[in-house]
Amino acid sequence: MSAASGAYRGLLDKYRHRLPISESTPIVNLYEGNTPLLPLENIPRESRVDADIWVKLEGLNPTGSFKDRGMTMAVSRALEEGSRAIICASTGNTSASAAAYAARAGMRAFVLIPDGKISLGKLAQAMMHGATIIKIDGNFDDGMRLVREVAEEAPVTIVNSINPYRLQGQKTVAFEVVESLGRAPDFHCLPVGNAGNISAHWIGYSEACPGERNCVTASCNFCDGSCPYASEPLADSRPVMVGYQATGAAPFLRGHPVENPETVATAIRIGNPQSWDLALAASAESGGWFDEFDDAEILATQKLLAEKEGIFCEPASAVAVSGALRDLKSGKIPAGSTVVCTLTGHGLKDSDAAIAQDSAPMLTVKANRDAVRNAIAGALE
Ligand code: AN7
Repeated sequence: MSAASGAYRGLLDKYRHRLPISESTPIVNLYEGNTPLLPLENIPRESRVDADIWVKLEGLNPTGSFKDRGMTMAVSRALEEGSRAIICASTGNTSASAAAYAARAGMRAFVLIPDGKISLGKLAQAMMHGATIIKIDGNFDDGMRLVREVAEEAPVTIVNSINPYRLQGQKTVAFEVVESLGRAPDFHCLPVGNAGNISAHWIGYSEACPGERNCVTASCNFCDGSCPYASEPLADSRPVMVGYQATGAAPFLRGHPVENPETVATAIRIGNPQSWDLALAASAESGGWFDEFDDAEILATQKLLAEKEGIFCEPASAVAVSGALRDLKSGKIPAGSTVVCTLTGHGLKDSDAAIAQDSAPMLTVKANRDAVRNAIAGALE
């Protein structure tokens, strides 16, 4: 099968020379990546915030979240290494992505999920793609521990972000942001759960800006100092990385793992982040910080984006915009800054959370013309 040359064929194809793949790596992809970077128009004006706020719509990846960037990389390498099965613990999106890429590769997928604590959309994805779903009466952190233990003896490849190929795939989001803006943003805001994504963003920005990059020592598992970006810089600076958590699941704010994480944003209901050190390094090296938002604030921002901008992201993603707005208002992020927020997952993933907000005026009327006309007239009053 062939396509026009120059057609987009996924991020392993586009960034081949910046990723740990070779000519013989079998590429498992769904043409992920290449997501829109969109400016917010109404929210900054109405909330009197003076900044260019851009949102990276990672929910427009093939399975509806940023996880696909890492999964194409991890599953391709697993296949190359002869693995027949992959396994992950997940709050939902990793399992949906793992299931899809395993299907594409003709591999088995095993996913451990916290019973009753992942959204139905994500569960539906794992089921449809034919993963073996193992529900546990514990949380993500319990699942992660079990996956580590089981993978020691079972013939399965872990595709959680402790698999370093995951972060390599995910770093490409930073390349795309820099290409879209023509420079690195001043600040990059994103939700933090297991902390792989903030770490991956920082690897990507560091490689895009070889002038001040320190990925050799700090984060890059593959870079031997001959990174192709050294001769091919995309940017001459790196952003300040700002990570936001849900108050009930905010280990980076507490300074230690949290025993029983709880939040409506189930994607980031994680108490013991696996990429703790990498995320702390990204924050420190970039001069960034962490902050937290309670569930009500997270949901309010999710609604604000949907109502004011036409952008429907899942609750976990909205926390990035909560943070950008609060920090701009307080001056922590200076006026006039260029800010990028990663919207990590699509709102349709968790329609229950959206419907539970129940703020849309829903009218039930008789199926006749007068009734409908009166309903419209009443709403316009
Ligand atoms: C929408 O699916 O951990 O800090 O198991 O689904 O890299 O973990 C999901 C995480 C943010 C946090 N936004 O990213 C999983 C899982 C969404 C997410 C995060 C997740 P990391």
